[in-house]
Amino acid sequence: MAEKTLILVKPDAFARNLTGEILARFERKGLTIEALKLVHTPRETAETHYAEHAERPFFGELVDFITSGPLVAAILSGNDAIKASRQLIGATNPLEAATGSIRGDFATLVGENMVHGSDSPESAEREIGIWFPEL
Ligand code: RTP
Ligand code: MG
Repeated sequence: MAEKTLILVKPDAFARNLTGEILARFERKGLTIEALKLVHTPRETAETHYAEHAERPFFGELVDFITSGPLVAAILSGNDAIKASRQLIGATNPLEAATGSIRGDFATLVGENMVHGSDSPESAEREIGIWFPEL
């Protein structure tokens, strides 16, 4: 089923010059870049994006991290793009993410885990509206 998902190449991955490597993995899987931009994320945008975690103890650190430097936001499309992307990204904790996944290959910290991918069609629609309000 063709669908869209919202991907963030988080500030840790961008700072490590891994943006191209990460986008290439999505493209090789068969996903298509529909929109792409570099963002200096306002605090309010990060808080809105991660609103479901507002009551969690790590929320402040999560927002600090997402706003700590530029990130790359993308809309990807393709067959089951949401599930396919999350498979490529790997488990939330990089130490539990499979080798071969982005988090499994490149990260060790749950708080600096390289990439975000929408977790449902409803999330994807909401997040595309947050990061690409002009579309
Ligand atoms: P994301 O939303 O960033 O794609 O990550 P996810 O779906 O795999 O995980 P989620 O549960 O949505 O958590 C969002 C982000 O919060 C941070 N986190 N820290 N310290 C902790 O126990 C903890 N748990 C989650 C992670 O950076 C995660 O990506
Ligand atoms: Mg999530």
